[in-house]
Amino acid sequence: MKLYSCWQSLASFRVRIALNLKGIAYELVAVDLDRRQQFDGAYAALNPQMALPALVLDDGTVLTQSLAILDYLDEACPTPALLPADAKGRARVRALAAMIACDVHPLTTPRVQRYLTEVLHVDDAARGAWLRHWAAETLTAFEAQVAGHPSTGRFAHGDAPTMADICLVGHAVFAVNKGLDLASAPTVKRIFEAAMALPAFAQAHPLAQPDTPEPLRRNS
Ligand SMILES: N[C@@H](CCC(=O)N[C@@H](CS)C(=O)NCC(=O)O)C(=O)O
Repeated sequence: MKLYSCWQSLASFRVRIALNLKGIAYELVAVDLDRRQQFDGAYAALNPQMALPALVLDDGTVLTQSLAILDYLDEACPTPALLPADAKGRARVRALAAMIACDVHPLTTPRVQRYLTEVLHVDDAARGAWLRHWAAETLTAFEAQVAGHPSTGRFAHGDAPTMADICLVGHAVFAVNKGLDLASAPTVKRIFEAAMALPAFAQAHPLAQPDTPEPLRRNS
């Protein structure tokens, strides 16, 4: 299968982690968001939303939207599971994942950044404040959901990584990149460090990708 991905794309990061956890081999096709390659004809034909990631299965089926792709991978390849066995646990994990993937991530995407700068003429300082505000608010809210919760374990739900951790790590990377200190959210920090210690997460890190610019690239 082929994963259309960009090193900077946090939605692609989620899918890379899930593929690694499941031990599924894939070919990475880099789409450069800085060069706006998501709008190029070939990619736009694949995903008319012109957003990453897209996963193209061996039979040609195109899957888009990272959470839908995670669900597909979990159904097609159930081990290790990305969701808990019980319905209440699944609801909690999906809620934690949605806080990141559905609520905060859309506020940070390139198209929203472009609208802020190109249409609303928001300057860099104000745009930075926007990003830090939503990043910090989400860290606080996520911390409140996991700190002291009986279902929180080594990871956000129990002692094995789930979709909640897959989504959380991208937000933690983003928050640190925006200058926030994870010490303000100690449970999030602990979960982030536990997850990133796993090779499946480390190898999916934005700075460890084949398309990561050389000066930034690091070994996982
Ligand atoms: N909800 C989508 C988000 C997809 C998305 O916005 N991807 C970003 C990169 S993380 C993108 O490609 N944006 C292109 C743009 O905004 O022009 C998902 O989870 O897959």
